[in-house]
Amino acid sequence: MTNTKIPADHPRAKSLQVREKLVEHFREGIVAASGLIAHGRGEAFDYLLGERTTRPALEAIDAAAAMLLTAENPVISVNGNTAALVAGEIVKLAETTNAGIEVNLFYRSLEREVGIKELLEKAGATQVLGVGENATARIPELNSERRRVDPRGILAADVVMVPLEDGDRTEALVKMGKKVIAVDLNPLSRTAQKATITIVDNIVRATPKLVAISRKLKKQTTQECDEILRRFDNSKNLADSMTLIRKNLTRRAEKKSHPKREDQQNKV
Ligand code: PTJ
Repeated sequence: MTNTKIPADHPRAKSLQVREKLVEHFREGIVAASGLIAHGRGEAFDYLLGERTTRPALEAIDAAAAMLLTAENPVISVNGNTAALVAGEIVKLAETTNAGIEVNLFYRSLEREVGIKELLEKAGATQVLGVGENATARIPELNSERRRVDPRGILAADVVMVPLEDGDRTEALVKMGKKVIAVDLNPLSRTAQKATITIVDNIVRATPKLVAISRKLKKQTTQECDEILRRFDNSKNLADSMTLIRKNLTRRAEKKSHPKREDQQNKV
């Protein structure tokens, strides 16, 4: 625990609490040092998106739920940031969609793998794949430590969910014929561009929504899930997120350039 007390009425309390959680888990060896930097990049995009789950993100969440529920062998890949921020929600999502949970790290060390496994188990996970000697399989054409996977998990999966991913593995998994669901606040990242479905949202907001929608969709027919997937277009969805960022910026810029005009509009 850190000694920093964040006042509940601080205008950016939520965001500061998320930072604190990451720093705490960094000190405990769960989050990689680069994970803190990666979060900073995510925050910048979150700011531009308005720090809310947007309409395109909700559409991608619907499609992701449909894809997980109709998969034969879905697996959720967990890294340091994901475990620190949403371990409990990941366990609920895995239960709802019958998905496996596998630890897969860019900055791999046995201590971190075991720490993340224990965190997931504390949150209720009964089986955590990919730890230590269990990651005997290799993803072809990938040189990072992310290539080491569990033959019962990511190697055998038809759908892999990869929150906060690097582009190389997403591309390699797609080349292996797998469908990839990414959660990435940066719609321009290689991961976002290469994934089958990209949820452009903060994992802190997106994961609980994904659990809720999966629970709801689970009561529907497979045809309904198929229909959601048929309607979803990842390229268009990413373009919609980029357009939202542009519109947010334009609105903010106009407010600065024409404050009086804004005031008049607000009075109407
Ligand atoms: O735990 P490890 O060893 O596997 O390492 C994890 C990190 C995150 C360090 C590693 O995967 C990495 O270096 O990732 P990148 O290439 O920096 O990409 C992270 C992406 O996640 C960036 O595009 C960020 O915008 C995005 N991101 C950061 N925080 C969030 C996020 N997306 C959604 N929610 C967030 N909270």
